[in-house]
Amino acid sequence: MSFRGLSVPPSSDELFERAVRACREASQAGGRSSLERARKRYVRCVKASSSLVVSTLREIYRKSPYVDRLHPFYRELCSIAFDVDAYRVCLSRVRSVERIVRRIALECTRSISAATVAKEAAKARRSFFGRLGSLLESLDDCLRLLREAALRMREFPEVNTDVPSVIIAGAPNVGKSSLLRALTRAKPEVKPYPFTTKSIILGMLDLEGINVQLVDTPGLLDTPLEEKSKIERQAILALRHLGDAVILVVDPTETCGFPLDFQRKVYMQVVDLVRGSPVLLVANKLDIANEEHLRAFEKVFENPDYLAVSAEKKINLDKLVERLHFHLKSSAKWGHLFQHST
Ligand SMILES: Nc1nc2c(ncn2[C@@H]2O[C@H](COP(=O)(O)OP(=O)(O)OP(=O)(O)O)[C@@H](O)[C@H]2O)c(=O)[nH]1
Ligand SMILES: [Mg+2]
Repeated sequence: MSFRGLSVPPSSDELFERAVRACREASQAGGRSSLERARKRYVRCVKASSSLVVSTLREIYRKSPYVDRLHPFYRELCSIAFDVDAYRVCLSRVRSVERIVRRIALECTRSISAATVAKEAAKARRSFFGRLGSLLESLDDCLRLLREAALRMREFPEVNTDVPSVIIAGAPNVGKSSLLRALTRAKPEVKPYPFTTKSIILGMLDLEGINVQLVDTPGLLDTPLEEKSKIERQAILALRHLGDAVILVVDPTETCGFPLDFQRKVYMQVVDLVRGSPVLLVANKLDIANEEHLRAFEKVFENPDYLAVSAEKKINLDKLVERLHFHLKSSAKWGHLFQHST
């Protein structure tokens, strides 16, 4: 799903200016008498302006994504990014204003054609622009909201919902983005401090000829779900809607700045969230982790099944990929893809 090409609605002032320009450009007309010339000019003007406004408004409500029809991942992403209820109301406002513009354009062109003096025709044209101006002004807040929504949607990650997705999750600063970098060609920012990743980042991993989407997520805190920030909520919705498997990254050295019991709470929350999808527990930073770190980690996590790796030094990543392969091969949803792979 791509939102990149979404067009951004103009402001009401801009739309009005375009309508005036369309009128000016269409207003050349000949005729035997000045009344006839005026009538023709003004009718053309109103028709050109109204059709420009009508087609712009139509394009807005036809091309704006219908939130209820989106994949649940995007539906929830929309509700994080903007006010979805107001968005729906505004789309129907645009629709009804489009109808009104068509109606007043018809009324005004009729009045112009029926005018018996040029002045009367000019008055009907003025009245069209007066009504159009106030209509568009009343639509200003909605156009702004739809504009902002379109700009936000254009930034949405282009998630491929037709391939298996593996979510890389964990507390902040544990090395999630480093792992995405090490396993795919994606180049997420890696920094020695928490909260570097602020949105979902995608990378593709070729797993024995099958494309698997790796989804790097913002770091999670141990707070309850209802207290999650907008940034964290993106990780939550990726886990909830896309997680065919999860790589839960832990930093046993605690150099990430988050103690092991904090990281364990995050782990428990993730296991709870993905209900059913396999969660591969990965202890990262093996290059600097000593025996003591690993023993402490095993104790806090109550002797878990895990794999120790180093994203930075690329230690044991082949084993991680092997485990991923095993889990996806056994998945009810995606197993068939791997039937002929090794
Ligand atoms: N020594 C060592 N450092 C690592 C390893 N993996 C990541 N780091 C370091 O850990 C820090 C955080 O790495 P990131 O990959 O940005 O961590 P993150 O989990 O994506 O962080 P947020 O996006 O902020 O949640 C950086 O300084 C990395 O260089 C590793 O395997 N070994
Ligand atoms: Mg990151």
